Amino acid sequence: MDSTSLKELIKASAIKLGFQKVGFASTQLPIQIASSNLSKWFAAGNHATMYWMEKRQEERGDIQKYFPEAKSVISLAMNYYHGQSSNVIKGDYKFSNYAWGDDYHDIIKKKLYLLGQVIHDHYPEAKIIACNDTSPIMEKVWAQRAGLGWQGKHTNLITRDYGSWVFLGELITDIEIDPDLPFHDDLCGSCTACIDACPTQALEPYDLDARKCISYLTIEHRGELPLEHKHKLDGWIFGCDACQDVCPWNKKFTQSSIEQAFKPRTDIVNKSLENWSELTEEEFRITFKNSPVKRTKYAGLLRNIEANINK
Ligand code: B12
Ligand code: SF4
Ligand code: SF4
Repeated sequence: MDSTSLKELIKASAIKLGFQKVGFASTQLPIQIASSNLSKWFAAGNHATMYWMEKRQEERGDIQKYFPEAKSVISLAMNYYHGQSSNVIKGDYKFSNYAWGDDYHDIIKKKLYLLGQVIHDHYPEAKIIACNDTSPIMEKVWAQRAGLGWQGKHTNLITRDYGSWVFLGELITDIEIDPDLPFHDDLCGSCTACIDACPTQALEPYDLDARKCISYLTIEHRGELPLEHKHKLDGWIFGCDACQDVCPWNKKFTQSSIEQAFKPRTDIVNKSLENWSELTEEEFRITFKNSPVKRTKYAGLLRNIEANINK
């Protein structure tokens, strides 16, 4: 099978598997500006305590260091928006859209392996790596390179047709596939809605300071919350969507996800204020089985709830 037919087959198979967007980028052109921005980001301490990121900084900034044989990146996006606003929880708490249902890592990884199998059926010798979130690559940068969208001022990748409510995933391969055109436009224009809406001023245009970001504080941060931020969670108990909720591209172009696994769990939606405050470890285990919320652990979620009560 030639490279053009392979590209068509990958696109068709990806859509069949439930991805909404597919694009191709060549690894032969280095991601120099992004890599230099990444170094500046670390130097400024913007990664907070995410030392796991810093440890693999070289690979993040240079895909050949992660996978020396890499020739092409197949970038994929999956819509996860199910139309439930963060305010739907009865107890004044807010919960980010990405965490209403099953853990996206499990769903997307499985689909990436299936897509990799389609390639292997025709190129049995091909080397392929599946990436989703945890791999040391800059996923948003590769998605922009592959033509999927642009990085908005809130730093997330925005697509024209689904806004920024998309998860990203990639297959990196040693097969040379014709690249698509990068997404060159920045469609943010003079808008600053995300920056104005951020409750903790964590954003400057295209730059996020994780030390102030509620998403970092409620998910990634371990132990006590820093005193200066403890009382600024603004109702969020897991993640934060404030900057994405106000984005005009998300207001105009949301579509409901076809992935049933991302549907809000009724057990989360129906919890009242009392239910959340009295959440036991056993309830946490049942409610958040196979959910991304496991990452913050029971103690972390309780810490977030308490910080919101004792404002
Ligand atoms: C670390 C991380 C976080 C950290 C830091 C976020 C961040 N913006 O870096 C924290 C914990 C805060 C976080 C939060 C969230 N995350 Co996160 N996170 C990641 C991760 C693992 C790495 C991102 C990274 O490399 N950061 C380093 C910095 C330097 O990168 P950057 O912000 O993209 O930096 C660019 C800008 O600074 C830019 N720049 C700097 N100056 C200038 C100037 C100009 C003019 C321009 C144009 C650009 C520019 O250059 C850099 C490179 O392009 C990725 C997965 C991955 N492997 O890529 C997921 C990922 C980015 N996260 C994701 C999600 C869903 C979220 C949340 C929405 C979850 C939530 N609801 O709580 C929030 C969003 C918060 C936000 N506003 O960004 C998705 C985003 C999908 C998308 N559509 O973009 C990803 C891609 C995971 C996935 N596979 O789907 N996340
Ligand atoms: S996720 Fe929340 S705290 Fe973080 S930058 Fe966006 S609005 Fe600010
Ligand atoms: S809110 Fe405005 S500035 Fe922010 S990402 Fe969306 S369009 Fe860009």
